[in-house]
Amino acid sequence: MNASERACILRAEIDEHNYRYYVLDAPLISDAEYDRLFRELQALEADHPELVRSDSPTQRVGAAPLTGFAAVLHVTPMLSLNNAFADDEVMAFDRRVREGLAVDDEVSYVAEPKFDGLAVSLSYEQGSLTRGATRGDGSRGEDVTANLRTLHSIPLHLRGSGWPELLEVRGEVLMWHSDFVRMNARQREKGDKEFVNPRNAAAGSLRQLDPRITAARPLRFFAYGIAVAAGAALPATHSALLERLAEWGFPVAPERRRVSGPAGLLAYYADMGARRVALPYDIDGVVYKVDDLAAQERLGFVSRAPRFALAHKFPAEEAITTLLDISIQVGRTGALTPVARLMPVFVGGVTVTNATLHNEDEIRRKDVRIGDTVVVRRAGDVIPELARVLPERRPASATAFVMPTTCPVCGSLAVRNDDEAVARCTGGLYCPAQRKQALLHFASRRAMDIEGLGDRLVEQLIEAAIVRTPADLYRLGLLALANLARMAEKSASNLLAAIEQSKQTTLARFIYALGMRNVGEATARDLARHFGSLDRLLAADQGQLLQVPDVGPVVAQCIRQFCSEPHNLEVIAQLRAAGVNWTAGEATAPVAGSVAGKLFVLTGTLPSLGRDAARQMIEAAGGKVSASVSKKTDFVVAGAEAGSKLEKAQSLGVPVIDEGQMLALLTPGRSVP
Ligand code: 5U1
Repeated sequence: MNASERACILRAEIDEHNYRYYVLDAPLISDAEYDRLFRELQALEADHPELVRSDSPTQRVGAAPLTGFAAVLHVTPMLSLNNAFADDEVMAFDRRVREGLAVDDEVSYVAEPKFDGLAVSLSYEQGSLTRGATRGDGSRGEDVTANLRTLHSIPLHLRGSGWPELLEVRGEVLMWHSDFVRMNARQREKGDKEFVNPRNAAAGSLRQLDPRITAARPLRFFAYGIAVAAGAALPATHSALLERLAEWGFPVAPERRRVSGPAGLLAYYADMGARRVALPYDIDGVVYKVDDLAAQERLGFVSRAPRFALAHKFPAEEAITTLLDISIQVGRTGALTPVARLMPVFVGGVTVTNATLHNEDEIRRKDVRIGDTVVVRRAGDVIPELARVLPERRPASATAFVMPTTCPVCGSLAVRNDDEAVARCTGGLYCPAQRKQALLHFASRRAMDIEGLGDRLVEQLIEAAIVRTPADLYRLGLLALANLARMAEKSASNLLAAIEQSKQTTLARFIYALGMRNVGEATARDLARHFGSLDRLLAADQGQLLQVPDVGPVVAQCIRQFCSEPHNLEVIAQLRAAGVNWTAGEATAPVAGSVAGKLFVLTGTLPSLGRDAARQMIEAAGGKVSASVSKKTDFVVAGAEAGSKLEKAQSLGVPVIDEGQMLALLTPGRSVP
């Protein structure tokens, strides 16, 4: 047997043992035997470098450390799920599904655990792992391929056969409890920081610039869906799809079940609730999905969540502690929020020291007094809240809280409008607290994405009077930054590079970054899409704003208020003058989602995608593909040697695009070049 044949056998054997150990949890050989095989392959590849293949088991950790993560645009957005806590919400979900499908019979669902980890997307081309990305904001994630390659439960090459040319698998990265405990013990021994819970440990481990660090962390993966499958027919049901993923070598939750009707859903929830503590990993609920994939497609999506799926969350965890004090936090829009300062207590996997009290009415309604014994509640990622007081444990020294009438940060008057539950500081951007929050929001990942501009640094910049408005960020120089305490020159130049990079943005991000009240990410996207230019948005009157989907009178009023404030217009002008820009017409160019219902015709040979792959990608984004060109055709995608269809498109004035433009069209947030 020659070296190439031996390497081939060793790779196959090691892959098989990996799969049996990490995916099936049923090893056949001892660790020592596995190590022997692995070392033999390493030695062989060292002697014959020409035999090394990127999907060899020896190549899981090989990439050099990065300086930052590249952005990845998700062709199919990574959605979130609608949540339910109560049984009647589950019944209502089932009712909506039956109404949507116009059926009276019981619907078949697949129920799965809802992993408390990190959602990721894995792309395979011709069966080989080519890219792995985090969810990010659902449209844009981070390229963490080198890190995901180090997870033994993620196949570098798919097993079995019949895989699509292009496959995008969605799933969750998490850490098992036992691994978490062992890892934290190691961290402690080394004097390194311990992680608070397995979810944070998984997130921290995956976002490492050096893949060798990720490789040393015990991360696992579970697949739960397919986002893109081009070039092969998929099964007709979600349950069969999960089986297919298992055949291709992915770990799939062994606890998945097919159930029928709402009674089946609730029985599964009860069963998993009882088994939860015995599972090796954290789950924060269960997920229900309509099993029939054609029915899923008919049900479609509402806003950013599928109508065919629901996350049924477990009740929040609660703990008892003492309320030490109530302080006031001043938010970005000046809202004064009372915050409970608590005796530290471990609840829902983290140590909680603060909990929101929402507003003055809430304090009164719950009759909260400083010194009380209180119940703190925490559900998933949600900010902990003070659920209730235990009046029977109230000490005689407990004191009532009085809401201040002035801002505790800047001393301006705090005013509560009749129609609002919160009092607001009237200091505007004169108030350092509002300024700080506005800057943090402006720089945040989903807004201008300025990495390195954190809480402490913004505070320093405001204290030193170097930065007052977002526009000042673009005037920062190395000298001013380097003079700040605890600011190394390297960090200062990294920050300046991040600020420079943020200048190229999208209209939607820019609108969101401005921080208008009641304008979240989704509304910012709608506004960008509707108006197509910032100047049109700034000039829009109430009536024009009300024509934007999901914009009601309150939101329209907030936008008008913001856009008619001279100070805001000045900051916007300064930002534009500093070079902040976005592609002209970018917001009006069709983006994924708006491809829904559009009619495409493919002609000629595309440079990288097969005809089937292109069709599947269009269909996955909600478009349709037709064989012939007519006036109804929205786009003709033309490759090399396109013939009569191209001519017909040109004669009818139908837009002709190439493969790159088609991919841009199917990719959220990207403009058509
Ligand atoms: N188990 C599971 N978790 N989870 C999360 N399935 C699942 N599916 C998801 C998400 C966000 O999304 C698809 C329904 C689109």
